[in-house]
Amino acid sequence: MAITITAFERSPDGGKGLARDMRVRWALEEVGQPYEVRLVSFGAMKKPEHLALHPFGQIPTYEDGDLGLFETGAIVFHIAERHAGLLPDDENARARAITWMFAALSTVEPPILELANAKLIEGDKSWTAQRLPLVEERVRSRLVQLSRRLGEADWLDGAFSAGDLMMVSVLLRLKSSGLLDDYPNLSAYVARGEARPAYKRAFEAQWAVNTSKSPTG
Ligand code: GTB
Repeated sequence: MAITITAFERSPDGGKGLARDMRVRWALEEVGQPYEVRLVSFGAMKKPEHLALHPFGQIPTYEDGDLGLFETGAIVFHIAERHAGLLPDDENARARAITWMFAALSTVEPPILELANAKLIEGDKSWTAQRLPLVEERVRSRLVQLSRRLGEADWLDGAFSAGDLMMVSVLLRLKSSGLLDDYPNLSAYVARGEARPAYKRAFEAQWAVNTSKSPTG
């Protein structure tokens, strides 16, 4: 039975690849697993059928036979555990790659999301002008630390891993802000991720959905 994931029928980003189905698509492309995509509208996400799969009424989800998963981190980890290509064989290297997945999601991503919310959701509030520099500073402090750790390396810990997939995905959210420009090694790191054939295949697939005329495409 084919793996099926869910994605926005129409992503609010218009196909920039920032919605989280992109992370799952990328992981599946890296390990060479074919998959199908069920497109869901915002309305359908809140209906009982989808809520049975995703208690918070969001995308992405992942179904394979009897197994139904939600949470991008858990889905990518599951894919990486079951198929070669995203986690090293060496036990310690594997544990470190998993650590980077968690670091991306729980240490680097939160201030980036806070910044996105401050701009998109709270942008019109009277206090935003005062708050924005504080939020940006929290992002910068993580970028400084990450940039220092990455140094001149291509990837965070040896060969490309699920940790890099997640970290690049998280950093991509900053691209339009210009903040990454001050950290040339991080900009180059993100560009290396985007240049991977698996990333490109995943990006093109979601782009096709979001730029097709019919929302069922
Ligand atoms: N922790 C969950 C996970 O990692 O899977 C978070 C899932 C999540 O945030 N899903 C979002 C969603 O379903 C889509 S990806 N939102 C609908 C809802 O909550 O009702 C987040 C996202 C959305 C839009 C953009 N964008 O337009 O740039 C980027 C990222």
